[in-house]
Amino acid sequence: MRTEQPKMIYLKDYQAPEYLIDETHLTFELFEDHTLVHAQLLMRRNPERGAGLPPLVLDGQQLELLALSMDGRELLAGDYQLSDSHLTLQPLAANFTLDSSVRIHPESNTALEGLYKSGSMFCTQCEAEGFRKITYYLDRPDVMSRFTTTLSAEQHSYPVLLSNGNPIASGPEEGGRHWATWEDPFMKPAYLFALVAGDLWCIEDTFNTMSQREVALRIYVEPENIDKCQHAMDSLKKSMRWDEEVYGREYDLDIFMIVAVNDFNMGAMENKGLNIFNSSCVLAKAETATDAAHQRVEAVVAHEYFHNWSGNRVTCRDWFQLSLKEGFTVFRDAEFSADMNSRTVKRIEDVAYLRTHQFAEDAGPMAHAVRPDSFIEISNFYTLTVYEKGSEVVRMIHTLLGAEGFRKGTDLYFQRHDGQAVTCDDFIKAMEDANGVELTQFKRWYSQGGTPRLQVSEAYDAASKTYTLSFRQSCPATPGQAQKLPFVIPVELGLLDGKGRALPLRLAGEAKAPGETRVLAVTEAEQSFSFVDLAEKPLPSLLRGLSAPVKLGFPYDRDQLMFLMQHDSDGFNRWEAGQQLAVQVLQELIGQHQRGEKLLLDQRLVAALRTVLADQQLDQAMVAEMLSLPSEAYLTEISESADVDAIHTAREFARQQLAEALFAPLWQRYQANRELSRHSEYVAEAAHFARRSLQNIALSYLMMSEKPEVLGACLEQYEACDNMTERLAALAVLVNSSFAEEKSKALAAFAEHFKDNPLVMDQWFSVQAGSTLPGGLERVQQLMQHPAFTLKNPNKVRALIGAFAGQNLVNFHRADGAGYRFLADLVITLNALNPQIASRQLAPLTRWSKYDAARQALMRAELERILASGELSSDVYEVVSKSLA
Ligand code: B3K
Ligand code: ZN
Repeated sequence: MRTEQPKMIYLKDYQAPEYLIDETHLTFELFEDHTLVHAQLLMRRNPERGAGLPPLVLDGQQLELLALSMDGRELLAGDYQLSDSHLTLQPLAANFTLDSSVRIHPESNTALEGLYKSGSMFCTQCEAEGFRKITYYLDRPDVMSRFTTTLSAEQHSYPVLLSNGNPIASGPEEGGRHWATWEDPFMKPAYLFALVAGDLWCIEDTFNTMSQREVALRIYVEPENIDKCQHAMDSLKKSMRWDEEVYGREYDLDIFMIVAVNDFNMGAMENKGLNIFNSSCVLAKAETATDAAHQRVEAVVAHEYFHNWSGNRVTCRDWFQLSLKEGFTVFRDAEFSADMNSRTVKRIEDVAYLRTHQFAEDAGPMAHAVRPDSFIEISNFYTLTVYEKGSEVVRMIHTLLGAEGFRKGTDLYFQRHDGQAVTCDDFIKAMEDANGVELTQFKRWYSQGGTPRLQVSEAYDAASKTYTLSFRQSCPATPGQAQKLPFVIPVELGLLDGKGRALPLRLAGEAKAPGETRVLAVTEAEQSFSFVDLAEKPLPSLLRGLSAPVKLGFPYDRDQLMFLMQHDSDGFNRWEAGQQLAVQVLQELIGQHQRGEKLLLDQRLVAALRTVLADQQLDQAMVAEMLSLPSEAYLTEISESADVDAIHTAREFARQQLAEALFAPLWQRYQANRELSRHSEYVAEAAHFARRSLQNIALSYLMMSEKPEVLGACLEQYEACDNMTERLAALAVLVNSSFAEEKSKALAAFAEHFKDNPLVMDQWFSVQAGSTLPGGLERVQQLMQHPAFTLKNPNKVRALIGAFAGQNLVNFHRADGAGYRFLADLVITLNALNPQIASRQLAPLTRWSKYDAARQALMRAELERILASGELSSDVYEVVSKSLA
């Protein structure tokens, strides 16, 4: 809890540290009711900051100081000043050793930051500023130090003692205790420190690096989960190989460890040599984890592993530079997943996510640039903008420079900055220097927030066979940024002739066409490009693969979109054309509903999807993606003012109509795929993911008919399948149906069978939280009483509360405001328990400006109530106060 007035921190105030810490020697004595931490810091004056000896100001929170000495001389109360957040003292020489002993209480740490207990094990989470809850320190990423760590604990309960680096010694102690010492040879900031103590089992493997060094690989879990680690291990080895092949990056320690913990605020953490993971991002086997969960494990294992270079070897100078490591590493993991699975499908999923959620953040009160220029609480800036938009910014550099140029840039970046704490400007500088280009204007992507709009118009001149595309870019104001300067927007495009063939793309003034797809860089507020040699007016395929994170406007009519859906040589844009067609059709239905008219579905959507379903050549995952209508959340994001009920009614109506019209082909494809599932073993590979995804979306449409044969098929799949992907999909379909008896039977059987598996129970909660049938809030409130639910576990909060408020829009936004009241009450409770989780759950309330006046008033009233509810954490305070500003 905050004890000082929350204060805004600015990038422009950055100053290098006054002191450095060359060596950090830590000793932890772990007990059930407290922990003792002894720190010996070898410190010196930072020569960059001049000669004098200013006071040393160490960070420290919730620490009970037991002893303090400098160069062996004990310091007494008058020798230093203590506040809630700092310890200040006066060094007497440029080089000195500081020893401190503190007592902390991991056993009652519910914020899950610093050292805490997850179940019976001790673990840590230090990024961004959690190390200051462990000991007094210069807790900032530009202070890098060499760490040795000794842990001591009772041997029977904590047989495994881990920290960063390599194990160098261990032994027994009196009283049934034992100890172990770890040494990390690499300089690192405190946020990468980690410690684990527990009764853990591990699976082991090895990896031979490109220079033929053997690295030991270990994944530690609680004993009951030892059968769910292989997929993570396979993913780790693939990641290590991929980073060597694609980036030339080799692993650098003799051992790499992953530990799975149940109580964790985020997905995982890249601590040097000792990654700590939310168990949801490690554990996966067919019977308990869906295809999506398998893919998430693969992606997160890769992401954290890739941080070893993009984050650890080269780290951030300050937290404003967070996207330096996060945007880059998300880009790296996305490319890895694209290489391991289907590239087009991966891009579709990422774009749908970005446009639904990051664009919404960019349009709300918490909007900020990829490199923010101020914050109150850094934990609030682990955002979709820093991660996902940050990754898009790196992707644009890759698009502009090409794969080879990009690789030259990353080689230079890693070589030039190895062992340093640097900035986003340093990253760009390496790209510039390695390629002999200038990216000054491009850097506006780091400093300006908001989603740019790119409006495109066309003109064709038959006489000169010239086709001109005119681009106009603009960017809405965001908090603190009224005016925006033009961005560099890479637009990847192609042109189609009347038969759907790709045309050569020669710009006026060019000797010849470089190809049939190319990238134009739009750099001005208004800019035109003329293509020549075009005997007929072409149809443009614009912004392929979403080559820039912008909102594109082009006046396509529905027939043109249907044409692109069938003929575009770019798979991503075939999907995109289908989405735009569906958006137009759904917006028409929304209008009909609002005017009280009878709903009439444009049959062209039916025809387009019929063609897609009949296409046996098309990747089944693409068929599934194209059958998925834009989500209610996306329809909300693109509305000026969102009408929750109209959006829901229109979308459900369209699904119902499609289900009826396409029953036969859906049934055929469902049965064919279920038949294959029934006769093959579960395999976590793209072709199998594809088959199951089409099977499951087909089932969800088919069930809208409520025909007995479909119910029969659904129950057969639910009961007879051998994997969680099919089982959960069948359960979700039942939960959203009106077959009350079958539904409650299936839910009860599922809970009984999986009651001892918390990750599976999370899915059981989510499926119910997402059901848009009436009474959603009451169901969620009742589920909170279920013995498997607890507010102390972040996964449970996300599975039930997060899924309800974030995805079940009709129920959360019910007109009487009960959904808002419920969420505000929860945030107030969570604020005292776990500020980071409380603050995250607030997001849906911050989107109030999207809704009608009555809902706006209700949402704002709840934000006001939270603000007035007593002492708020800086996390919750920042989000609430900015949302009301
Ligand atoms: N770097 C961590 C995130 C830490 C969040 C701290 N509140 C995980 C990741 O992005 O890899
Ligand atoms: Zn990361």
